[in-house]
Amino acid sequence: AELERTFIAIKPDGVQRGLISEIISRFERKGYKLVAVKLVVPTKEFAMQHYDDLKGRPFFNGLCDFLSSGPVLAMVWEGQGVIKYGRKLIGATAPQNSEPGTIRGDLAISVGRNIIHGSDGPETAVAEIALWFKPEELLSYSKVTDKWLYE
Ligand code: YYY
Ligand code: MG
Repeated sequence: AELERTFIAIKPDGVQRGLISEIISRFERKGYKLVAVKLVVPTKEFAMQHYDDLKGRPFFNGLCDFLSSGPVLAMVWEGQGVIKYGRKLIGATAPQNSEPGTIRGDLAISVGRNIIHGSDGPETAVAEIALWFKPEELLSYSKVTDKWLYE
């Protein structure tokens, strides 16, 4: 269970607003392990692939333009329950509904500029990690803190 992995991305607004370290530190302090990271400018076509399940929605085109508008910090985080709890750390899709204490609740205002993406389940996590990263970019390593995080 400790090997569960999820795809997390800081969108162009989060990068431009200088929120990389703030967001990474929330996942890091929780105890999750960073196993892959890179800064990339996705093409529009790549963004459309990433958000494929949303094609047909009225905001799809603008969303894909936005995701491909600048650097995105793509990451894979590992830990027990990280897929579901990562979504909790992120908060509700619309920041107006995100609880204070969550990333979107504390740091964003509008739904189209909600600064972060996180996989919404085990199947999408696998698919998104495979879309954004080559297998050799994913690291497996132990940390001395592992034994203080898991019994
Ligand atoms: O997974 P999550 O990011 O919380 O929401 P999704 O329903 O997957 O939508 C992806 C993305 O689309 C969302 O983060 C912002 C944008 N969006 C929007 O601009 N307007 C909406 N009404 C719904 C979603
Ligand atoms: Mg989603």
